[in-house]
Amino acid sequence: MGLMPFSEEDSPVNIREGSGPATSPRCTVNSASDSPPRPRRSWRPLAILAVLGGVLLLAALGCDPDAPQSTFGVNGPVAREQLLLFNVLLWTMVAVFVLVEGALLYAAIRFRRRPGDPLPPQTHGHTPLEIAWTIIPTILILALGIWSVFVLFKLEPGEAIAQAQARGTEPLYVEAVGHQWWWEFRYPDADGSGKLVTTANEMRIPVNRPIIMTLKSDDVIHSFWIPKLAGKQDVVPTRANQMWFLAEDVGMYYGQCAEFCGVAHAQMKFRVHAMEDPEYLAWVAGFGQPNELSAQAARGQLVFLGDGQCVTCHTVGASDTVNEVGDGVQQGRMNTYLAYNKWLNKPAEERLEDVRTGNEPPAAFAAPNLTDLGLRTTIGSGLLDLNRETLRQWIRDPDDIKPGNRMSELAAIYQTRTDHRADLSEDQLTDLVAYLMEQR
Ligand code: HEC
Ligand SMILES: [Cu+2]
Repeated sequence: MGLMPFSEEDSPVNIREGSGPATSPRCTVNSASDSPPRPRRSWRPLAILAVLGGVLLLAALGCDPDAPQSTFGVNGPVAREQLLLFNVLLWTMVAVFVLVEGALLYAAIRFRRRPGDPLPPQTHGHTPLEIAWTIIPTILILALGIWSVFVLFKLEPGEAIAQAQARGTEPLYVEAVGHQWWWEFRYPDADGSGKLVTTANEMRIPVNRPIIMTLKSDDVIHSFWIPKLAGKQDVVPTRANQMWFLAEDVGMYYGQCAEFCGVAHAQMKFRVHAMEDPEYLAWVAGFGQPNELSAQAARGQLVFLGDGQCVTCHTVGASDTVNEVGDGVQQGRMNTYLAYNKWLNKPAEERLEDVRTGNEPPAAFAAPNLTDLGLRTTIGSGLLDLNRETLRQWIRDPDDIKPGNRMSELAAIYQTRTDHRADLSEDQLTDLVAYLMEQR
């Protein structure tokens, strides 16, 4: 004790002995022992360290480049450029933090006031030092700022066109339309001969060709994000935002809506399949070509068109030309959507009356195009692996898989039974599944 510069005895304010009621339990424990009172061990610093360590560990786990949606396992020039920007900004800031905090800590510990120390010499102004700490941050911020702006320019579609020229190819234009809660992909000119292709939730692209995306929304704000290929871009109603990316490697890339957009927002996923050019062109050529149906699938088609009423929302065997979300049309769809939602909030008796008198507003809802469903790997916008079992589950009760989805909410077959399951027989379901699985 005597060696410590600050012993309890000569500390100016001795809380433990000087103040506090003598009956406090801590004091009782201390005075009961024979040894001199020792400073109390607190668990708090340890707990804080443990929490910080845990957070760091979690953050570090997120850096695993092999994780499905890791922005560290980048592919293609856009994602690579963005990762470089991130790393340079991060490590510059880490260096500044360590230098400034290190100097601060060093000064605070090395020059701390000891008992009996006189007032240190007082300095006012140190011109070289002040010039240094003004100029260094200014240069740093200007350099990082200007470079960031140049990176932004590289994310513009103009750069995609330049990159395409450099690679001796042409950019591919794709529109992504965000819907609550799935993605529509429209290729205005999928193969260079003007063929329109509309699909949903799974996007097929050729590798090593810049893909220029136009992003539109049918309802609320979404955000288009393929972590390994490009950073997020907002999808805003009545606007058409643009971005581009390029995949260098054949494979599947995960995508996700990254803007809270309602109850099923977290289930608004999608996939990007990057393939060699011939394979991509074969998909485009086959899209919408009539295929030979099995006897069971032919029965399923009748359910699709008849009892199931699926065709009121879904297209099979063709691209959607009616779902055009162009300027003007977009506003019309928005208004329809808003009017219908307002109507849904009316009291049930009034809605019933509207239905009886034919005053129900039109429900202009788009639905995923099912033309190439049999070639896809998922249903429910990336939620479940696609197979006969999950497809059947989806048609029987989509709400069971994806609570809040618009198919359960609006399709007539889910409104008649008290358990809100599809009003279809088991045989009808089997036939429907066969029909849809043969769409390829
Ligand atoms: C009122 C419009 C509507 C009707 C009628 C309708 N659906 Fe849907 N369907 C939707 C919507 C909207 C979605 C997207 C749901 C989601 O993922 O949030 C969907 C999704 C699907 C999907 C999953 C597609 C994918 O890529 O994830 C399948 C399969 C499907 N519907 C089949 C059917 C069948 C079969 C019927 C008839 C029994 C039917 N639908 C009737 C609106 C409808
Ligand atoms: Cu969304």
